[in-house]
Amino acid sequence: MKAAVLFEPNSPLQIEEISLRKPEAHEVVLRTAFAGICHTDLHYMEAQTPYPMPVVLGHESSGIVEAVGPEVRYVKPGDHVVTCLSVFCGTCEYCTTGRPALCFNPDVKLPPGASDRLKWDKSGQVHTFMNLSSFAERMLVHENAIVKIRKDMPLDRASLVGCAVMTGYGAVVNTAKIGPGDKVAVIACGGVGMAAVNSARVAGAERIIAIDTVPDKLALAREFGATDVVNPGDGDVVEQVMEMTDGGVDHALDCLGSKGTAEDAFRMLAFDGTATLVGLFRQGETIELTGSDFLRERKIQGSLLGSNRFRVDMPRIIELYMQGRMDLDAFISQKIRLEEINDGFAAMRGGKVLRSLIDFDAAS
Ligand code: CXF
Ligand code: ZN
Repeated sequence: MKAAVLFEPNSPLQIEEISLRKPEAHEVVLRTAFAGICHTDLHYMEAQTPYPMPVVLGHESSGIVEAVGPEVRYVKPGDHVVTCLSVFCGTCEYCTTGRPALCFNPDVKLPPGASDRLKWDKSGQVHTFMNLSSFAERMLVHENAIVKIRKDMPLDRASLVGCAVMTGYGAVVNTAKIGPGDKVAVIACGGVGMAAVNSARVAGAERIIAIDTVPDKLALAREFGATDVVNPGDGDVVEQVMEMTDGGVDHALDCLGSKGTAEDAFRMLAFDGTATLVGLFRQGETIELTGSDFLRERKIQGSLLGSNRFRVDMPRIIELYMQGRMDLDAFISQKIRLEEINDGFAAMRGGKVLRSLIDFDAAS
């Protein structure tokens, strides 16, 4: 099968012929339908956090079950699924207390470099990314890394739910627990931020302030449900938000993941407000907060892939889409072939697109 392989940081991906080993015990072979290009792929491509290479990146995808290992009971060939990097064991303390996104049981969530699922005849080992590796025509995954979905759900829209939409929706609904009447600010309107804006509207938030430097993204954020927009180019972001809310927001979501945006998120909070850090920080990056700001009961917390319970959350998101209550259509900026993946990354670097989807059925 064809896969896009990253050999070294900051180099183009190369299309190579690789293979999968046979599915064992709880493993499933998927025919990849669509895979989104996410900023996390770029983050690892740029080695902002080191990862063993060569590696097949990609972690936001939908597919169709092709074969199952002998112990698999959850799916059968032909089932439509969405993948999730939050593969869970189902038996550890985090899983059994309802927080499966925090499961790091290494028997199931294989640490970087530990998987032998991808085989490469040409030269030694090729690593699996986040237990998925979606930039390949087929995936070999644990059955607890997928969720079955209704067959009338379009697989292109479904793939987005695998990362960006789950992350933004989950940050709003699961982590921050935003509800009616809340004033919300969302910093950075990429795929995750836009999903957070849209989910805040679904959750009944009263004010939804979208913050981004790109005017086109702010215009799109309004379509997704933003009631107000703020461009950092027009002046200090915190001052702008404080003024328009008369004292700050109940929830600020940093969907970028940087010192500046995280600190801004905290500084724009009203009394008792909560900042939720959603975006992926560069390894080792620190933030500074003013201690006395905590006196008024301001809070700050992390959110890992939307604190997901993806087997429940993803079908719910899909229902909201099918009912016309959540927008997934407007996320898709372009569909490309696997061979065009480097163009997809270039478009993402240029800040031009919300999501490029690799269409594995596109004629080559
Ligand atoms: C990822 C970021 C890296 C840790 C796992 C979740 N989110 C989306 O791409
Ligand atoms: Zn992602």
